[in-house]
Amino acid sequence: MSTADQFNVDVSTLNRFVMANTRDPDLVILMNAIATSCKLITSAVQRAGVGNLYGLAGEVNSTGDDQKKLDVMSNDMMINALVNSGVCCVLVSEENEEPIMVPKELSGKYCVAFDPLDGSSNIDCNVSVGTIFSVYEKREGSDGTVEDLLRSGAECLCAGYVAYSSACELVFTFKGKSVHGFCLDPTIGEFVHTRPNMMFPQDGGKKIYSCNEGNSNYWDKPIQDAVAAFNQGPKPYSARYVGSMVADIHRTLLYGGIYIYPADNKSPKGKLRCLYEGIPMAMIIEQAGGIASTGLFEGKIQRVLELTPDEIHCKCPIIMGGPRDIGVVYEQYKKAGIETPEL
Ligand code: P6P
Repeated sequence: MSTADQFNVDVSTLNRFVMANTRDPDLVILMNAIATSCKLITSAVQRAGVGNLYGLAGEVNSTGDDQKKLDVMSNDMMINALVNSGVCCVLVSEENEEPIMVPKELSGKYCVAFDPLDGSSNIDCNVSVGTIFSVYEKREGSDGTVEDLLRSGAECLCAGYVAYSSACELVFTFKGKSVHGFCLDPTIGEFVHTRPNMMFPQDGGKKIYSCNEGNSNYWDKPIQDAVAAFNQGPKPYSARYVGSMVADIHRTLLYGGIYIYPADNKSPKGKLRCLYEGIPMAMIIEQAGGIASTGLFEGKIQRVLELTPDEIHCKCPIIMGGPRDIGVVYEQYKKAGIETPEL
């Protein structure tokens, strides 16, 4: 094959994909603003070592975490891109205690919640990090308030994440549609469509379980028994846990297995944030054919997407995978007399 034959003259870029699949110019503008901020973020992340961008910024965020220099930069990049896109009215960021209200002259119909640099505690040792976002459309007659984001995951319009690793890869889905992956081609500065119609492995995929076993003493017994079950048998599962949610979920989506961050005695609502971690990842996994369960949470087991955040930084438990492995967890709950949803 000649070099000319190898050169794609019909590149499927993010803008082209969003317009072709939604015919909504405002959504094209929104996704473009998100993509632009993630190009800036990956540029900063790639230069962290030589650009003196490791280390702390000297502040703490809404979660009480020490903010890294890159946390602050990534947050500013996303806020600036989204506020000036002209299609957003209210923003929520893990890095900001309060919502960001877009000035009226720039206000539009979308409400975006995001974690600009998830997993940033790992950045100084070069473990991959990511951006996670969820998008709602403001309610009819609303001028855009935080109430437009405090709605069930079932009303989420778009969800996605960007993995900053060997590639800068954007994975997202629109409500009711399939999941798609786009890799940043640095030679043209565009996110190019590389993974059409991503599907969670229908047979459950690789036998991997992913959780922070350092918390196992706090887990309820069904979760302890399920993880014990993954460790037993003639061919026990492999344990893989990065501690960076985008990396762990991206691997689970592509390879299969199960990701577990349950509610426990230490964190009765779990650790992960509902609006900009739980709901977006649940929407992606479900629309790729997987399952996103809360596990036992506030007295019942339900889909993460059935949750309605009661405040912008509220937490939720998350158990994500396919029927094979979620079934192992549900089997333990059944033994404990707890009602479980049909798989
Ligand atoms: P733990 C990072 O702080 C984060 O929010 C996710 O990216 C990650 O999956 C999780 O927390 C790790 O939590 O308790 O295992 O350190």
